[in-house]
Amino acid sequence: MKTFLPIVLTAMLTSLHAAPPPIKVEVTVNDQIRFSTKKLDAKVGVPMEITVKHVGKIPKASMSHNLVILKPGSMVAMVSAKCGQAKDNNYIATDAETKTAIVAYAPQLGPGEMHVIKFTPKEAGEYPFLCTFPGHFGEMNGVITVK
Ligand SMILES: [Cu+2]
Repeated sequence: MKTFLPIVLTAMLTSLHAAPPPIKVEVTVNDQIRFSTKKLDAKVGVPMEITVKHVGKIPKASMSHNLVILKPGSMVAMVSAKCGQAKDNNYIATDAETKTAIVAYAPQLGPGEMHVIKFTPKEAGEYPFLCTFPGHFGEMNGVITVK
């Protein structure tokens, strides 16, 4: 019994130590209707923290931006169209198909606002991301490559 506790503690500390640190990146959005990058890299099982920051000045009432991450193989144009009509829910559609497609997202942001998206990819693949404010998908889209 006396040797049991140290073994358990050692095992716990080892597993804590083994947890990979999160991959932290920043993506800005602006009045030119652009993400600062269209390509991000991530790793299976490694937590990802994406800080989404609005660096523009156009008032939120006229225009805002979000960042919505979808599962690999999602119908991006369909999600964009459905979310674009969901003004009452911050441009996030709530139908079953859209809910299934969305992995994580930052809500609509106005000038000076920011949000940290935290998610851990469970499988490798190309995760599309987009802004779902109406008309923004054409310019505001990208891919997170998870290996
Ligand atoms: Cu936008």
